[in-house]
Amino acid sequence: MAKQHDDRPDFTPYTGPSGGWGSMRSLADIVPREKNPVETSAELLRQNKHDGFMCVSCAWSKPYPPNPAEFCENGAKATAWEITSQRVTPEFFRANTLTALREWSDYRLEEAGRLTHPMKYDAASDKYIVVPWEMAFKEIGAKLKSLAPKSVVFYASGRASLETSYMYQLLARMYGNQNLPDSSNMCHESTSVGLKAAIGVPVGTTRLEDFDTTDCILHFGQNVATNSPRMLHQLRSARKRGVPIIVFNPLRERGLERFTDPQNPIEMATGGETRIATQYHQVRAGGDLAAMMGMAKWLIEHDRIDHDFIAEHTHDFDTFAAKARATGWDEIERESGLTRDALSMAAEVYGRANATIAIYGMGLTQHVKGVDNVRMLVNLLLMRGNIGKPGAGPTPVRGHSNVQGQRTVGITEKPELAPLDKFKQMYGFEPPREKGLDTVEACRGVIDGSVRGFVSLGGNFVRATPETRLMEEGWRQLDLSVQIATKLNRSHLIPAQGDTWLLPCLGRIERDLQETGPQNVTMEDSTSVIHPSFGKVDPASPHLLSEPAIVAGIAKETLAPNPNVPWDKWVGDYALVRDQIAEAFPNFFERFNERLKEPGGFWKGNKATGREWDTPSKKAEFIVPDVLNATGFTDTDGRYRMLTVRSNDQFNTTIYGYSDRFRGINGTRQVVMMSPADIAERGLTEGQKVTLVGDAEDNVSRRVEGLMVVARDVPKGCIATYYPECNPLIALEHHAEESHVPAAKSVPVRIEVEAVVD
Ligand SMILES: Nc1nc2c(c(=O)[nH]1)N[C@H]1C(S)=C(S)[C@@H](COP(=O)(O)OP(=O)(O)OC[C@H]3O[C@@H](n4cnc5c(=O)[nH]c(N)nc54)[C@H](O)[C@@H]3O)O[C@H]1N2
Ligand SMILES: Nc1nc2c(c(=O)[nH]1)N[C@H]1C(S)=C(S)[C@@H](COP(=O)(O)OP(=O)(O)OC[C@H]3O[C@@H](n4cnc5c(=O)[nH]c(N)nc54)[C@H](O)[C@@H]3O)O[C@H]1N2
Ligand SMILES: [Mo]
Repeated sequence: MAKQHDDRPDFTPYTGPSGGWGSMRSLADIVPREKNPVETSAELLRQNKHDGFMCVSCAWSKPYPPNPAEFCENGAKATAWEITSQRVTPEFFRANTLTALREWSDYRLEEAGRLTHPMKYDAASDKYIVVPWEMAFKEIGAKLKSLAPKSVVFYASGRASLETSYMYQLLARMYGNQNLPDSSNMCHESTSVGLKAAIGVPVGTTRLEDFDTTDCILHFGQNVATNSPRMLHQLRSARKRGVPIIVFNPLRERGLERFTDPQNPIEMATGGETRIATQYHQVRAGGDLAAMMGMAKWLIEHDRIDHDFIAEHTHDFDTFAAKARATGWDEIERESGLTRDALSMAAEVYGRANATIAIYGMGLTQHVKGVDNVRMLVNLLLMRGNIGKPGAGPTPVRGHSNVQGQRTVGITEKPELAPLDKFKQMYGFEPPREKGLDTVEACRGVIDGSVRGFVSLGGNFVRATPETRLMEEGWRQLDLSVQIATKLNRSHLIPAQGDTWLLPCLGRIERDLQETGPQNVTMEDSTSVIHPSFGKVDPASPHLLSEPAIVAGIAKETLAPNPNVPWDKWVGDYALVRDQIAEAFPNFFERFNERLKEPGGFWKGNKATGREWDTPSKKAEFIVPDVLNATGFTDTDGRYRMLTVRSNDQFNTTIYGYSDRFRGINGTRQVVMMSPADIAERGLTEGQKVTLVGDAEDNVSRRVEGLMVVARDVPKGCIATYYPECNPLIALEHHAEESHVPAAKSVPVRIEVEAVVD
């Protein structure tokens, strides 16, 4: 049985591979706990199939034809978690005040089950009480009409479908703002900004079949076994072909080292396993710019660059090459924490390969220099012509299952990314033109009081963002908080001073019956493939509405009627919404409904894949970083670089349990992983409790107490903790410079030893 939170913590290092029997056991633990084993097992076989539903966990690509069981341990947990038989009913809320519920852990709140009824907060009793949907929509509409449109935020967490997302952005724009932050503002916005500047598209250029022809994989800052486990199949088969995989990660992540395929009977029976990383470089947190510069320097010095490609397709290589030559190995070694020999070894393997894929995740994007990290990765790829040919290209691993798609269909605060003139022509209204608020700006507004209303399409905004203490204080001053959700979380428990609504919606796995019959929705995966998704399970409660119906319900009570925007007809038939998407975004979605019938989905296309560079110079850009330290702060005595990570038992702020199997941390999440050298130097012992203190030099007190010291193989000066528990330590202004992604992978902190109380 996996460890639960009330067990004694256990830090015995894990010695097995990823996948294998461990992942089967982990599943066997979680599925029965959700008390719906039969339904869950049946649903798992439909996961990620053409007539099935798209997994509610990660956004990794779905192969076609699919494997008989196209799901992984963590996707299965997400399914079980959503179709649980546990319910959060009106009785639950009659029995619990919000003050009491705020004492519950994130785990316990969501474990309580699916929300069943629309609710409004009643300040007198400090409880949520049931309200009819019509009343909720009417009151929300009236409140929105009374607020200044610019003071309201429409946040989206990346799960909602393309159809819902399109309707949601239209609601915000017709209401009068583009305050449309998305979870991607905390995530791959550095990719969207960095790739756009360098190669003219905001998304990765590879497709699944590129894994069949690649002959080298670079892998930066992404925890594949936990966060995109189905990708292990591609990595494993690449390894079977002898493809080298070069990993850069401060932590030794087990999934990047060894993997046993749980769907391969021979490997399972024999204990066979595949070694994934052929080189593992434990770069310092924030040291990737330096590591990549070292590799670039070696390639230039050894003339392992693709001169023809550079001449034909790129701009400003000479400036970059001069910088690489001028940068000394001393600086590279100091900033990366890696030796010249190690980086030369990596560069040599890369320099021999014909086609290289570069995979990356939050380890590159969530830094003050996160956008530079992404552009530096592009520099490295461009040097050897590794964009726009088979088997090669940047491969950002997106987070939420439709986060990329939400941006594609207009959920964006940036006016230049939405077809505003087209909207004007289609719907006959004057869309707002000024830039809206992104996540960091929305948080600033909540804290300084300029944001008055906040609508959340999913997510757990207060828990996912930095600066937890000030955010919770600011949230209480709002005039309106509307939360559209499936399960209870901390953001629902901080009431606004005005009205607070909790609106429960159908999940993607559930049957969505509307006027014209059962509806399917669509989403876009990490490699820009659009898939349909069919929910078939009975809804968790007869009182749930679909997300499109909730968005329409709010819109109708908020906006003046517009004959061009027939909300009810759209809710009755989502294909009509897809027609609107096709009209608004013809380049990507022409004949949308028809192309959805293609088995395996359809690819929305990508100019950079065809070596068409949509940049001002019409070439791919070499962009030189101004510094090699991506953290945005200097190292001082006693200051550590804290990187926050996900465990193998969570999906973002959803905590499935307390077993981070691959890291050997069980029974608690209140830990700080430190190198044995740092533990010795500070005179600490393993298991001792310490307090972390934010070290942002802005006179704001930020503390997290009661963290147990665990010795792990991390570079000296770096410590690792769990997200979201350590978000209170992150200053809101500690974010990527150009993309505003909170810099959660290198946060300056100090360690205070706690007095021992007997
Ligand atoms: N099961 C599951 N799946 C998920 C999620 C989940 O929570 N659970 N979340 C989803 C979402 S929204 C997202 S965005 C993705 C996130 O997936 P990932 O991108 O894998 O995100 P993290 O777990 O935050 O950690 C990334 C890795 O970066 C490493 N790292 C930290 N700092 C640095 C650095 O400076 N340099 C380098 N090279 N590496 C560094 C960490 O050690 C860790 O291995 O996963 C998605 N899929
Ligand atoms: N320190 C630190 N902070 C981070 C990160 C980090 O690595 N470190 N990662 C960042 C990243 S990459 C991301 S993406 C954000 C995540 O931020 P969010 O996307 O805001 O948070 P989630 O935890 O994914 O949201 C979980 C909630 O979504 C709701 N939900 C689930 N399914 C559905 C559905 O189908 N419909 C609706 N309407 N609601 C649903 C449930 O109520 C659940 O409680 O966090 C960011 N914060
Ligand atoms: Mo994310």
